[in-house]
Amino acid sequence: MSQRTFSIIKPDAVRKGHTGAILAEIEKAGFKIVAIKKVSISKTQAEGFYHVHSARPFFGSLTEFMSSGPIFPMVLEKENAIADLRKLMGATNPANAEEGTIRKKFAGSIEENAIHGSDAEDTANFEIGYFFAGYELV
Ligand code: YYY
Ligand code: MG
Repeated sequence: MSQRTFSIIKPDAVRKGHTGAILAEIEKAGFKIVAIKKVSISKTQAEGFYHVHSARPFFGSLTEFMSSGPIFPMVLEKENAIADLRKLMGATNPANAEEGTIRKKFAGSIEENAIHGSDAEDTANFEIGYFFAGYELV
Protein backbone atom coordinates (compact mmCIF):
# COMPACT_ATOMS: atom_id res chain seq x y z
CA MET A 1 0.00 0.00 0.00
CA SER A 2 1.22 3.46 -0.85
CA GLN A 3 2.54 5.53 2.06
CA ARG A 4 3.61 9.15 2.52
CA THR A 5 6.68 10.41 4.29
CA PHE A 6 8.22 13.80 4.91
CA SER A 7 11.71 14.91 3.95
CA ILE A 8 13.85 18.05 3.99
CA ILE A 9 16.86 18.86 1.86
CA LYS A 10 18.84 20.64 4.58
CA PRO A 11 20.72 24.00 4.34
CA ASP A 12 24.16 22.44 3.82
CA ALA A 13 23.03 20.48 0.74
CA VAL A 14 21.17 23.47 -0.70
CA ARG A 15 24.23 25.73 -0.17
CA LYS A 16 26.52 23.23 -1.89
CA GLY A 17 24.20 22.94 -4.91
CA HIS A 18 23.16 19.33 -4.29
CA THR A 19 19.39 19.86 -4.43
CA GLY A 20 18.95 18.54 -7.97
CA ALA A 21 21.22 15.54 -7.43
CA ILE A 22 19.38 14.56 -4.24
CA LEU A 23 15.97 14.91 -5.92
CA ALA A 24 17.24 12.71 -8.76
CA GLU A 25 18.25 10.00 -6.24
CA ILE A 26 14.83 10.21 -4.63
CA GLU A 27 12.95 9.90 -7.94
CA LYS A 28 15.28 7.14 -9.15
CA ALA A 29 14.36 5.20 -6.00
CA GLY A 30 10.69 5.33 -7.03
CA PHE A 31 9.32 8.11 -4.84
CA LYS A 32 6.66 10.47 -6.22
CA ILE A 33 7.04 14.10 -5.12
CA VAL A 34 3.63 14.99 -3.68
CA ALA A 35 4.68 18.49 -2.55
CA ILE A 36 7.86 20.54 -2.45
CA LYS A 37 8.79 24.15 -1.75
CA LYS A 38 11.79 26.30 -0.95
CA VAL A 39 11.59 28.14 2.38
CA SER A 40 13.76 29.65 5.10
CA ILE A 41 12.65 28.97 8.66
CA SER A 42 13.32 30.87 11.87
CA LYS A 43 15.11 29.32 14.83
CA THR A 44 11.76 29.18 16.64
CA GLN A 45 10.19 27.29 13.72
CA ALA A 46 13.14 24.87 13.70
CA GLU A 47 12.67 24.35 17.46
CA GLY A 48 9.01 23.47 16.89
CA PHE A 49 9.87 21.01 14.14
CA TYR A 50 12.56 19.27 16.25
CA HIS A 51 10.71 19.58 19.60
CA VAL A 52 11.29 15.85 20.38
CA HIS A 53 15.01 16.64 20.61
CA SER A 54 14.63 19.70 22.86
CA ALA A 55 16.46 18.10 25.81
CA ARG A 56 19.39 16.88 23.70
CA PRO A 57 22.79 18.64 23.93
CA PHE A 58 22.81 19.34 20.16
CA PHE A 59 19.37 21.03 20.10
CA GLY A 60 20.64 24.64 20.03
CA SER A 61 23.22 23.99 17.36
CA LEU A 62 20.84 21.84 15.26
CA THR A 63 18.09 24.47 15.23
CA GLU A 64 20.65 27.21 14.50
CA PHE A 65 21.85 25.17 11.51
CA MET A 66 18.34 24.37 10.24
CA SER A 67 17.50 28.09 10.25
CA SER A 68 20.81 29.11 8.61
CA GLY A 69 19.59 29.11 5.00
CA PRO A 70 16.97 27.90 2.53
CA ILE A 71 15.67 24.34 2.74
CA PHE A 72 13.37 22.21 0.60
CA PRO A 73 10.68 20.52 2.68
CA MET A 74 8.81 17.87 0.71
CA VAL A 75 6.21 15.13 0.89
CA LEU A 76 7.11 11.86 -0.81
CA GLU A 77 4.97 8.87 -1.68
CA LYS A 78 5.64 5.23 -2.53
CA GLU A 79 5.07 1.81 -1.10
CA ASN A 80 6.88 1.53 2.26
CA ALA A 81 7.99 5.16 1.90
CA ILE A 82 9.04 5.79 5.51
CA ALA A 83 11.42 2.84 5.87
CA ASP A 84 12.65 3.06 2.26
CA LEU A 85 13.56 6.74 2.57
CA ARG A 86 15.47 6.05 5.81
CA LYS A 87 17.41 3.35 3.95
CA LEU A 88 18.12 5.66 1.00
CA MET A 89 19.29 8.44 3.39
CA GLY A 90 21.78 6.30 5.31
CA ALA A 91 22.89 6.61 8.94
CA THR A 92 22.60 9.93 10.81
CA ASN A 93 26.40 10.12 11.02
CA PRO A 94 27.70 10.02 7.42
CA ALA A 95 30.83 8.25 8.71
CA ASN A 96 28.57 5.25 9.41
CA ALA A 97 26.38 5.61 6.29
CA GLU A 98 26.41 2.81 3.74
CA GLU A 99 27.94 3.24 0.30
CA GLY A 100 25.45 4.66 -2.19
CA THR A 101 23.26 6.42 0.39
CA ILE A 102 22.45 10.13 0.16
CA ARG A 103 24.26 10.94 3.39
CA LYS A 104 27.33 8.98 2.30
CA LYS A 105 27.42 10.99 -0.94
CA PHE A 106 26.40 14.44 0.25
CA ALA A 107 26.62 14.84 4.06
CA GLY A 108 29.55 16.67 5.63
CA SER A 109 29.07 15.77 9.31
CA ILE A 110 26.61 14.28 11.79
CA GLU A 111 24.92 17.67 12.13
CA GLU A 112 25.18 18.93 8.55
CA ASN A 113 23.87 15.69 7.10
CA ALA A 114 22.06 16.86 3.95
CA ILE A 115 18.63 15.32 4.43
CA HIS A 116 15.84 14.68 6.92
CA GLY A 117 13.38 11.80 6.76
CA SER A 118 10.50 10.91 9.09
CA ASP A 119 11.10 7.91 11.34
CA ALA A 120 7.49 6.68 11.81
CA GLU A 121 3.92 7.21 10.61
CA ASP A 122 2.89 9.51 13.47
CA THR A 123 5.99 11.71 13.10
CA ALA A 124 5.48 11.80 9.30
CA ASN A 125 1.93 13.10 9.81
CA PHE A 126 3.09 15.75 12.29
CA GLU A 127 5.96 16.84 10.03
CA ILE A 128 3.83 17.01 6.84
CA GLY A 129 1.30 19.17 8.70
CA TYR A 130 4.08 21.38 10.07
CA PHE A 131 5.08 22.52 6.57
CA PHE A 132 2.12 21.87 4.26
CA ALA A 133 -1.64 22.47 4.15
CA GLY A 134 -3.87 19.76 2.72
CA TYR A 135 -4.52 21.68 -0.50
CA GLU A 136 -0.77 21.69 -1.29
CA LEU A 137 -0.59 17.87 -1.40
CA VAL A 138 -1.21 16.79 -4.97
O1 YYY B 1 16.56 11.00 12.11
P1 YYY B 1 17.98 11.47 11.90
O2 YYY B 1 18.05 12.80 11.20
O3 YYY B 1 18.84 10.44 11.26
O4 YYY B 1 18.64 11.68 13.36
P2 YYY B 1 17.97 12.13 14.75
O5 YYY B 1 18.53 11.23 15.80
O6 YYY B 1 16.49 12.21 14.64
O7 YYY B 1 18.57 13.58 14.99
C1 YYY B 1 18.06 14.69 14.28
C2 YYY B 1 19.21 15.50 13.77
O8 YYY B 1 19.95 16.02 14.86
C3 YYY B 1 20.24 14.74 12.94
O9 YYY B 1 19.86 14.61 11.58
C4 YYY B 1 21.45 15.60 13.10
C5 YYY B 1 21.32 16.14 14.51
N1 YYY B 1 22.16 15.39 15.46
C6 YYY B 1 23.36 15.95 15.87
O10 YYY B 1 23.70 17.05 15.45
N2 YYY B 1 24.16 15.26 16.75
C7 YYY B 1 23.79 14.05 17.20
N3 YYY B 1 24.58 13.40 18.07
C8 YYY B 1 22.56 13.48 16.80
C9 YYY B 1 21.78 14.17 15.91
MG1 MG C 1 15.02 11.71 13.26
